[in-house]
Amino acid sequence: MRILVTGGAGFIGSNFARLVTKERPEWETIVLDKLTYAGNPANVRDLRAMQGFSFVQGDICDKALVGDLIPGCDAVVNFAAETHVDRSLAGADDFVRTDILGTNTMLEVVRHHPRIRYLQVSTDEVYGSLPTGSAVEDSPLNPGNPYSASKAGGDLLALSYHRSFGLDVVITRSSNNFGPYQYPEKVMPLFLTNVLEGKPVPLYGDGMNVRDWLFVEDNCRGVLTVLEKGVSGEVYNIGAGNELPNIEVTMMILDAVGASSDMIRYVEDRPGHDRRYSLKCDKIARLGWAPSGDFPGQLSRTAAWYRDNRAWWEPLKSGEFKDYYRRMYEGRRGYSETSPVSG
Ligand code: NAD
Ligand code: TDX
Repeated sequence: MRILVTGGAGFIGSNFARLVTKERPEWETIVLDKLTYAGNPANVRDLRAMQGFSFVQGDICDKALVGDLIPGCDAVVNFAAETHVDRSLAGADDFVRTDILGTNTMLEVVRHHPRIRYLQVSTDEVYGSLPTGSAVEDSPLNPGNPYSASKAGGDLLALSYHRSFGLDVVITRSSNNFGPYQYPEKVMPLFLTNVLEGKPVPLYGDGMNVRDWLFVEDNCRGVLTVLEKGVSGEVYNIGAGNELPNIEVTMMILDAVGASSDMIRYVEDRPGHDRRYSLKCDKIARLGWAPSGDFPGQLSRTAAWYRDNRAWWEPLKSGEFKDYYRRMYEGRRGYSETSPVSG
């Protein structure tokens, strides 16, 4: 079995590549990654010495390269994407390019090798904000920001290649992942590392937006389950049922690193901020997958990882990140480095 893991130098892709080399040691794993700002060779450094693992730097939009790599594979798992909602609000060109055109480039190559299984990694955000209830796999898509709209475009293309050309396509839609190796722009590593640097944490709006928190290793086991057992043409939600308002998660994060609520700054909200995501996950449960549970324990292990791995994240928060942080936060209503501001 040879698999191509695109985006495998990012957060979830590198955790997935690590899981596969451990649990399926007989497989050959090729990581293809462009190494954008979010891709980091350090995320897979430990894997490079493993037999059967290889790394290729390149773009999923590069049809010639993808056309060289895919034909010898049995499966493709497409994690590669632009992934940060706030960046998509600042400009969506890269999102449309990678998440839609890149997906299409891969599908066009797979189309000529129809025995290959293609797994498209997607997100609960494609269902949009749900005031009540939980999304099932055939709920309407109602993306609310350019990131989720681009991801929905990728999903629909993948499903259309299944229906039009019989490609062996499966899709996973997971909720918010957290754990080791997450780029520190996302809320959990941003807040943890800010506090470790003595900086405040910028909480958007009233802090009552709800996300369902899924430990990255659970998601990776879910992706592997769908890759091996999923029915062709089907979509599988992956969530852990840890639905919490952001303020509660923030308090847990602060607690995990021994800080108090004085570190919270309520800042101007994200435009179009989806209020609540929620997934029903009975379908993947029927394939034998279940989340491992213990959200507080997973969060405190995650906090310990960031506390113990400053050498991993400190370089990521220097250079370009400082400009990003300044642009994104420092002019925002309610933001202050020094004194607490309420409300
Ligand atoms: P990430 O931003 O940490 O990593 C993305 C990786 O893709 C990076 O290594 C980057 O270099 C690579 N990449 C970007 N554009 C590329 C291109 N054109 N060609 C090749 N490589 C490219 O993202 P992540 O959080 O690990 O997310 C992985 C996947 O999971 C994405 O498809 C995302 O939409 C999906 N997802 C993420 C979450 C989450 O909570 N993080 C939740 C649900 C779904
Ligand atoms: O500084 C912040 N302050 C804040 O209050 C940031 C960065 C976020 N937030 C809020 C916004 C969200 O309600 O925290 C919540 C989580 O935000 P993000 O970490 O940016 O994730 P989200 O927008 O929910 O999207 C994530 O989950 C679905 C991933 O980034 C996507 O890639 C994934 O598809």
